[in-house]
Amino acid sequence: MTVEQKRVLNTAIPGPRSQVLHARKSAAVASGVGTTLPVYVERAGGGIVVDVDGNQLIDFGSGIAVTSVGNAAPRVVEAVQQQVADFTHTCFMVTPYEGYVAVAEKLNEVTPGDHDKRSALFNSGAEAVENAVKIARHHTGRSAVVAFDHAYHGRTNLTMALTAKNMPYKDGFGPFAGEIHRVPMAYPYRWPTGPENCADEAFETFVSNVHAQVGEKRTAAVLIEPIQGEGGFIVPAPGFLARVADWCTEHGIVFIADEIQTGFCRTGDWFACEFEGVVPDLITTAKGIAGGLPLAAVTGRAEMMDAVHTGGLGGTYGGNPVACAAALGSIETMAAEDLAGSAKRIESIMLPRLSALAEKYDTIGDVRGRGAMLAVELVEGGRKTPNPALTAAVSATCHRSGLITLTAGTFGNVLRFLPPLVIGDDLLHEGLDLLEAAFAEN
Ligand code: PLZ
Repeated sequence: MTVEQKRVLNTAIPGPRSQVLHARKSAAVASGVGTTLPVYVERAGGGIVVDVDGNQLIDFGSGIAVTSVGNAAPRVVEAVQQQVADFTHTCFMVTPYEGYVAVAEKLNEVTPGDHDKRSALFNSGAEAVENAVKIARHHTGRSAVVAFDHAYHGRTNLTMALTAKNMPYKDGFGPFAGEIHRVPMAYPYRWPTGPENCADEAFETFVSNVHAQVGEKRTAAVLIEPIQGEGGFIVPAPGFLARVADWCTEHGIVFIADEIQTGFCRTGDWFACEFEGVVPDLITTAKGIAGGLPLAAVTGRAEMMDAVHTGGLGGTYGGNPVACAAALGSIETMAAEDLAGSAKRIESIMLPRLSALAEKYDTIGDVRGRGAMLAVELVEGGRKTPNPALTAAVSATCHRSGLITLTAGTFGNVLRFLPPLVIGDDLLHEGLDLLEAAFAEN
């Protein structure tokens, strides 16, 4: 399937067919399941999403950082078609198959560090995070887990406790899992004494909080996104990650990098930790791993992963053969097409234009991110007060003009950009033109 790489607006957004489907959605689907942009999708590929009214939208979202290889990427399609015709499920814990083993081998190879590793496969990011915590607790015999302000780790009970933001993720869903302790994030733009002090002071606060309020010897794991995703594409001050990781090693605490959003070439390296040479003990992956099929993993030091008794990890569908075939096709695409290089290409086009936009509008307080994971944080002109209203308005204008954009941030004031890594330069520029027009209009 090839989708013409061209924006087309046939109708208003959403068009009449999408509106009919949306009325059916409202009548049939639980209203707790929200919709960012109610255009109903018919096909998608490269940097374009085609809706049921024949509109072709430019994709700056990749289904929340999932279709990094593009929708319906040829190697993924071929691998999935072959696998689905051969067999769809046996349960890896009952009668195993090669695809799962091959994905584990690949993960052990492409994740940071050349130590002996093992992997286990699951279905969703949240499930991977849950299992990483289980493994860390089993390995250390300790119970406490440290997570950060602005963190997002999922919507299951344990991962809701790990996620920082109340609305919409946690409100009314408690009580939450215990033994989760939150510490400040090294957030340069909002660090009280300025970005230049952020790494040092955030690290000192982290150490003293864990020491005083948790206790090193009770701490099983420190869990961190190397660039925070849902929390607003917060890039920790340089040096912070490495110092936290080293401190964990010193105290026998498992350092877990949640690379569910940042992984698989998104930030210009295979994994975001590599940028500063950080080697996590355990790494959680999902999203970009399998070109859109549900798959997730925990990969880590063999002695930690193997600390768990046989039968202690698993699940009916974990490492489903069709999802594994998709992952192998997807990982092969990333290597063959140098999608890490492509993420850098995207940054080189987008970052200067976003910075120029920030020069023009004092409502853009910060421009940040890496590779094809970039964002602008919107504030009240000239101050740092979050501006979620403007964020929503600019995003809505983009949607109406045929550009899929997403928002993020604890304060709902971050516009984030996650184009598929295979998007062409022309579409990137056109998307940025639409974004500029949306700022001019709001
Ligand atoms: N860890 C770092 O980004 C998922 C959430 C979308 P699942 N982020 C998108 C939403 O509103 O539900 C995510 C993440 C990081 C864990 C997760 C959870 O991954 O596959 O959604 O469970």
